[in-house]
Amino acid sequence: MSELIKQAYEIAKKQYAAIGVDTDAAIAKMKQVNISLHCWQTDDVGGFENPDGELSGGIQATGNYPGKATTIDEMKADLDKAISLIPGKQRLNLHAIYGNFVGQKADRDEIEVKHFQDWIDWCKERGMGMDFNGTFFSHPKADSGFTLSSKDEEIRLFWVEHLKRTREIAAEIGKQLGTPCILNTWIPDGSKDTPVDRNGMRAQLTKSLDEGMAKEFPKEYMKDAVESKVFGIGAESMTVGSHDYYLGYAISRNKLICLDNGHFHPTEVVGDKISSCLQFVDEVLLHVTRPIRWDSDHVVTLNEEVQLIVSEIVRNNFFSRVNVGLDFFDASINRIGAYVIGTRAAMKAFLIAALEPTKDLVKFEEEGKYFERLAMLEELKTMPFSAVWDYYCLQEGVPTGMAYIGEIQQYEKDVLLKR
Ligand code: RNT
Ligand code: ZN
Repeated sequence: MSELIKQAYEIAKKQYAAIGVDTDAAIAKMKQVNISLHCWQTDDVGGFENPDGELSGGIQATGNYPGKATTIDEMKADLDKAISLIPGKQRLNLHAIYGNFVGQKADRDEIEVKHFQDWIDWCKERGMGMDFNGTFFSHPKADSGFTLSSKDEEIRLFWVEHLKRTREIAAEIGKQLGTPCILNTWIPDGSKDTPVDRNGMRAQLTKSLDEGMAKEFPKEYMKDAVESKVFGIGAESMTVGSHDYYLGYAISRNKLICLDNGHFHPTEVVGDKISSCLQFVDEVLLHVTRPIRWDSDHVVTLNEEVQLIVSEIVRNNFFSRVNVGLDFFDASINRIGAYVIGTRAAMKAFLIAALEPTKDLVKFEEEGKYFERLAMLEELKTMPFSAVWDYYCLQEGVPTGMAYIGEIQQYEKDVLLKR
């Protein structure tokens, strides 16, 4: 099999060379890709605080496929399995509900580094970076639908304390691992029905964010990102942290803006927003997902939306300014399978982008040769990409083509079904 892959690669290499593309250079470029794996795909955003806790905050994981991770050890095993099937280097993206709370229970306003030291060590052993997220949902103090934007001072201060603690933890993560930890803050706050005091809610949010983020940390340790949203289940009429709101916040406070492609009106594309935001903010964080009709967080597939997002990074060499995270949680299929499909799809999009003769396309564009530009973009879609992809996977020591399907079936039999 590997002989066949090498032969196919040699032919593909010549075909790409004929249009001025160096396939070896494209593969080398993949070293710059570092996708942050969202731990919450392994357990439907459940967390380890409370096994019977319900997911709230207007997000939903539907399905009841067997084998979900319910302990840190199970989650680590699942992550290791997923990582073994994905080419390239990844980071870990952890939510605050995934601490080690065994024998050291802590509410959200009490979490400390010690609850996450396990994970930091796990990342260190693997030479991985780690990102972090405050969890402002699935908690009685979020039941009103308002957290940082609440007008109830007790509730608001509880969540401000959570934010403060997540920032301390993030800074320590970055310090220990030697790579900045990106702390993403997303809150579910919004209103089911038409609100009246929109301004009041947003003023509360600004006050809370400013209080919670008052302390400065070195950029080598942690960076703050803020994530907007258009609506959530039960918060259909208004989201306090809208895109306008957070873009303004990020620009004025020198923060990262997190763009989740499930968080916009259906015809808006995040791929178009990256170069806009980067005119005014230093860095962007992405939550790559697949929204079907709403923010459904389906498994990422290799579609045009994802391709544009990724092509924008590669075309503009935005590797150091765009941080790539994933955000999907499908509980209806094998969860490790979901992980691997989605992450491999994102990696494929990067390789496809790296195989683009961008300079020629830009030249057509600048000369007004739009037929030529469109024709080339179309023909590129059916170039022998899979030969380069398989060769890349072979080099990375991960399964090529469909071979990972069998590995996941085996893991399901040996591990997941025994849980
Ligand atoms: C919710 C946001 C948020 C969450 C995760 C679990 O709509 O996308 O990023 O999905 O934090
Ligand atoms: Zn998200």
